[in-house]
Amino acid sequence: MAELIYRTAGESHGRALIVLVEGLPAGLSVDLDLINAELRRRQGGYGRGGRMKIEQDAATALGGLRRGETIGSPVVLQIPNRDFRIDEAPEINRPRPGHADFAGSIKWLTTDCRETLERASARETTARVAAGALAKGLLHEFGVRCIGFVAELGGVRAAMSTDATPDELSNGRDANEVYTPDAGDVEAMMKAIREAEAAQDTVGGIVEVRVFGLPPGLGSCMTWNDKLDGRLMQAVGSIQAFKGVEIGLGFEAARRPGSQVHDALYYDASQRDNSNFGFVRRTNHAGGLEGGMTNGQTLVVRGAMKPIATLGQGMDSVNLKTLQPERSDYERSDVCAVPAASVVAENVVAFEVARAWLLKFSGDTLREVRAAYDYYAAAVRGLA
Ligand code: EPS
Repeated sequence: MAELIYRTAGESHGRALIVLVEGLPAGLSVDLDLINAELRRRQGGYGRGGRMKIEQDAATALGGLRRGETIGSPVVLQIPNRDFRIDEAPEINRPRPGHADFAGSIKWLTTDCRETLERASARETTARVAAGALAKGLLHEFGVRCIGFVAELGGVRAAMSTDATPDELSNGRDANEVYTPDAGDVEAMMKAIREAEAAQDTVGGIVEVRVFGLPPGLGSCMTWNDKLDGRLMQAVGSIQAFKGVEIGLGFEAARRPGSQVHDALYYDASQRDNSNFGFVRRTNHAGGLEGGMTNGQTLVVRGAMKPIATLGQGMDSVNLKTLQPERSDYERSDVCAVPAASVVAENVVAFEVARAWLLKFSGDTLREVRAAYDYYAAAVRGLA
C-alpha cells in the first residue's frame, strides 16, 4: 500500500495538464462529473480574465480506473488546454515584480521569462484541483466534508458564523460569484474588484477551508513530516500567489494568554456516535488540530493570497536583454482570482486530509480502509 501522493505536469499554454495520483485504495468509485464540476468552479469567480472564456476544463482518465472504479494502480487524469500555443507565445523580457519571472529567469539562465512563467502560472492549479476532487471521493465515503470559501477580498471581511453548518456554507458560497457564504458581503467584494480593474490594478484576499466530520487522531506528533498542520501549511502555502497560512486562531493566538487560546475539553455522551466520539469543545481556536493531529473538531485553515502580479498599469522593472529600466510586461490575466483560489485551497486540503486518513486507516481496498476505521471507532468508544 503506497502513500497517497500526487504529481502534476503541464504548462499554461502546453498541450494539457496532467495529474498522477498514487496510493488510492481499490474499489473507490470515481465520478468524473464531480471532478469536472470542481474544475468548472475553479474556472469561475468574479474578476477572472479572458483565458477562462477560452478554456472548458474537463478531465479524461488515462489510467487507474476500470468501470468507473479504482483498481489500486496510479490514477492519471488529463485536462487539455484549448489555448495551446507554447511554441508561438511571445518572449517576455521585462519581469513582472511579484511573479516568478525574475527569479526563474536568473535561475534557469535565460532572458525569456516565458520559460519560467509557463509552469509557474496558476493554470497548474487545474491539476491540483483534479487530484483533490479525487481524494474527496474517498472522504465522501466516510461522511467527511471539505468546504472552501472566500473569507476576505480586497479588504472586505466576510461576516462568517463560526458555527455555520456545511450546507449553510456551501449553499451560501455557491449562490454568488465571489464564493463567499454570506450574501451581505457580495456587493462590497465585487465593488473592490471593479475598482481595481478600473485602476488597472489587482486585488488579493483570504480563503478559508473547513473540514467537517474528522475523527481525532489523523496526522502524528511522532514525526515532523506527518504533522498534519505542517502538511496543510505546505499544501496551502504552495498555491500560486499565497503568502500566509493560518490554522484556527493562527497568528492571533500569539497575542493572547493561554487561558484564552486553548479549547477546554468536555464529554457529551449524546455525541458518542459522532466522529468526535463525544469529546467536545465550546471554542475551536485550535482549528481542529493539536500536536499535529486532528482532535475531532472542525478543521479550519486559512490562506492569504496576494494580488495577481500581472498589472495592467505595469510596474518598474528591468529589461533582462538590455538591462535598461522599463515597465513590466503585461499579458492577459485576471484582476482577482481569490474565488478560484478558494476552490484550489479546498482541494489541496482535501488531498492532505485523505493522505492522513489513509496513513491511519490503510488498506489495499476500500473495504479494508473501512474496516480499519470501524475498528478504531469501536476501540475509542471502548476506552472508557
Ligand atoms: C489561469 C490561467 C492563466 C491566467 C491565470 C490563471 O491564463 P493566461 O496566462 O493564458 O491568461 O489567467 O494565471 C495567472 C494569473 C498567473 O499569474 O499565472 C488559470 O487557469 O487559473
